[in-house]
Amino acid sequence: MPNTPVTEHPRERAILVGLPSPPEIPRSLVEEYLVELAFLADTAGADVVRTLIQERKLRDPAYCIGRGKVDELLEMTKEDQVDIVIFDDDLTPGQTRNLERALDCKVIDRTGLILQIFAIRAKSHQAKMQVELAQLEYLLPRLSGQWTHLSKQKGGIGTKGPGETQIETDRRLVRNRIASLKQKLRDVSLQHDTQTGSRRSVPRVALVGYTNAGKSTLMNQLCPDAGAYAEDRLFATLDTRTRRLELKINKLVLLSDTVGFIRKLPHTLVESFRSTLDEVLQADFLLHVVDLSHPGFEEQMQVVQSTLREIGVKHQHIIDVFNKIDALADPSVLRDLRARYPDAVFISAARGINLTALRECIAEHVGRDYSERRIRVHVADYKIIGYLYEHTEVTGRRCVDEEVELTYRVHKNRLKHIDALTGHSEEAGHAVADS
Ligand SMILES: Nc1nc2c(ncn2[C@@H]2O[C@H](COP(=O)(O)OP(=O)(O)OP(=O)(O)O)[C@@H](O)[C@H]2O)c(=O)[nH]1
Ligand SMILES: [Mg+2]
Repeated sequence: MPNTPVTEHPRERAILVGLPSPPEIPRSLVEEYLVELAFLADTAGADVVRTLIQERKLRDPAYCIGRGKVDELLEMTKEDQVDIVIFDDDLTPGQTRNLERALDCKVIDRTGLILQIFAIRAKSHQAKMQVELAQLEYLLPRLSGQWTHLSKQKGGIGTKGPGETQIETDRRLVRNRIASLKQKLRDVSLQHDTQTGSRRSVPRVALVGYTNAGKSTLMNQLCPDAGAYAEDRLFATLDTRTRRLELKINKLVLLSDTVGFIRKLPHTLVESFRSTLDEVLQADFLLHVVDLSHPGFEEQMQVVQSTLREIGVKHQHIIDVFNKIDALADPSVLRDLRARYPDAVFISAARGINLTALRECIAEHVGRDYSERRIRVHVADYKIIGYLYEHTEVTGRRCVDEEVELTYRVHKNRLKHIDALTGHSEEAGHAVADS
């Protein structure tokens, strides 16, 4: 793991806390999750000094972990001069407050940490608005939690304590800001739709995958002018970036790189990143990039699949792209995997291994959405003839008197445009058997 900080602030010292969740999962999995949490903490600018696993199945409603463990943690935080304790599981607002008081240091849960990273990573105006929206949605119930807590403390019938009034005001402000951000994001999304409207006729392919799988590295390899930011840290990419990828003559696709997914991706983030994820929804097919060198790559694949379902991706056109084959400790593993996933493409984006096969696979998939058509137009109908030569693959040409008969292969996304263009010819009975 590299140690270049992503923040300007001095790095903080952190303790990680893991619990089996759901309770029946084995300890080894809890440990694996903590490795990922450490990676998240590192990305957010914290050095992990210790990790602690709570074995108990029942959660303490006040502290999440048992009271004994709270005391143990307090010792550790003092001994190691810890700035922050990070829980792999979600804490209720009350638990966070109780733990902060008991441990006398910052306490944050996994969702809070991921939101923090997104906030550091967001560069574009749109990403910043999306992250702020997610953060406010996360904050809102916490403000209300605080309110309940205070009102209970104050008690008394019909009394409105000052704390409550303040929080009510805060909640109203937060709600107003949420509404305004949602409106602004809708405007951006509309603007984006108009801008991309003209590109709709070109097949679109989106890169999806677990964070750090190598999507941006692959984008840079396939489209050398892409300049996508790739780094060995989580959530390097938050904005969608789309580039032209020329597969063959007249076989152009638009390739989009987008935000990565992670286990337990906060729902507020999925919701607020909807406009960014639109590119994934509207793609003709997806390239699912998988980091094969990761021990939990199959679980990561499932996380990606369920996140895709959550954002509403229904279509089945997904090519599994197994990346980082160069980093496999045991090359014989590759043989087994090829047998298990016969349709997957095995590559190394960083080393440029097997990218020709991947391009061919993309071309073949795109090819499935093409159909062969024939048309007969007047030889001087340059508009139609020019369009077909420029945007389709003309496979045959035959002159009949004053007319020319063209056979061409066209992508389904262009059919509507061609029909609109050639409408008059078809009406005049000049279009010949479409297939
Ligand atoms: N060994 C090896 N490393 C790779 C390969 N492809 C990418 N990487 C490394 O994996 C790390 C993550 O790559 P990115 O391209 O940023 O991954 P990403 O999927 O875009 O990640 P996010 O944007 O964070 O979701 C970088 O350090 C890359 O150099 C590969 O084929 N082999
Ligand atoms: Mg990326």
